[in-house]
Amino acid sequence: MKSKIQLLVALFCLTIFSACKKDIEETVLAPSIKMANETAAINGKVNEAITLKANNTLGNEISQEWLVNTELKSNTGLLEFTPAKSGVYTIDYRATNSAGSYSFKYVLTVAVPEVPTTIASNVYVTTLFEFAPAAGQFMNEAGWGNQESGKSIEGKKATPGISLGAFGGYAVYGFDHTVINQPEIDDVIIYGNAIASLSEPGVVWVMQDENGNGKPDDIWYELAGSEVGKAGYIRDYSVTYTRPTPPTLSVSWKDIKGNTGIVRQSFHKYNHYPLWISADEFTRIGTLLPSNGIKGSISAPLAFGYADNTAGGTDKVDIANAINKHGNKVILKGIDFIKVQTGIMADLSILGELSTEVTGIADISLIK
Ligand SMILES: [Ca+2]
Ligand SMILES: [Ca+2]
Ligand SMILES: [Ca+2]
Repeated sequence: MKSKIQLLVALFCLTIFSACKKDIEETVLAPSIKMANETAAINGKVNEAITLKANNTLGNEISQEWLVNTELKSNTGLLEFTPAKSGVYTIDYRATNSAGSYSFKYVLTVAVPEVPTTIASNVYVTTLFEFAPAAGQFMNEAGWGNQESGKSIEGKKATPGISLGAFGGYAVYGFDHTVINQPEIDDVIIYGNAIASLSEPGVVWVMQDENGNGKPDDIWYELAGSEVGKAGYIRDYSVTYTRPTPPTLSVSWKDIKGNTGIVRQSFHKYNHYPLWISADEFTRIGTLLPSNGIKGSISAPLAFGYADNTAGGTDKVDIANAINKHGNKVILKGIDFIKVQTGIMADLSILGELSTEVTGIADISLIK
């Protein structure tokens, strides 16, 4: 009898306990989160990991997510994120369960990596990254037009320097330090061989090493010169050059608008198509400048802002004139790479095709 009563009591208690337990389970509490870092505006460095932590103070069941620029990066209370390049990132943390949600937003600012100037910094560009000329009278010729020519102005001024050929031909160089955009003054000087009657304007582009890898694999910004927006100024203009057969003939070209012409084989005996290019045609894309200042073999200088333009060959440019692909001004603290690109497609009669020459590129702030 005693054991029967005991069993009933036990059953009763178990039932009550289960009911109570069920009640407790059903009372879900909303996420209660304490962020380890409660400052919304944070700073970071390229290639350096940052760690952010959300502490779940109740330890209850929640689902969590961290989004960096809307991309899911973590489903725990912890975010480890390494920015691969400079910029402004938004980081959203969210915790949710059936009773509610909690969110916190960070704005992470990652500065552009900068190589500071030292006593050992070179005033000139020190590295040729790419020589990609168009067809031209100096191509394949020791002096102005082969791969070694491009290296001749590493760390110095040199004549001959480098000839970029017809429209779109370019060369990319790097400095051994970040060239700072000095307020209200020009920052870079590009030496060329222009004379009063022969200007061969090259468009100047600049780049920051946004990912800090020492390579020009970031974003190019055109330095706006005097011709921006004028009739004949065309961004994203392109010209395709075709290998002639036999190779000693003039090089024919066709532009993005369907215009055609030739880079005329001149008195220079070398082939005008760059022979190290294995493809039978290649395309150069860039900004086309107006050519209304050209009459026969006379090419008048443009007002400002281009390489191989001013008589005497000293063209200064200001980083403050940088514009993006939409033509809008961008503010750059400094630049690490520079590209000079022939900006006009023209045949200068007895002088052959218009082609930008460069005999040196220097950081004005380091010129003594
Ligand atoms: Ca400046
Ligand atoms: Ca880079
Ligand atoms: Ca020239």
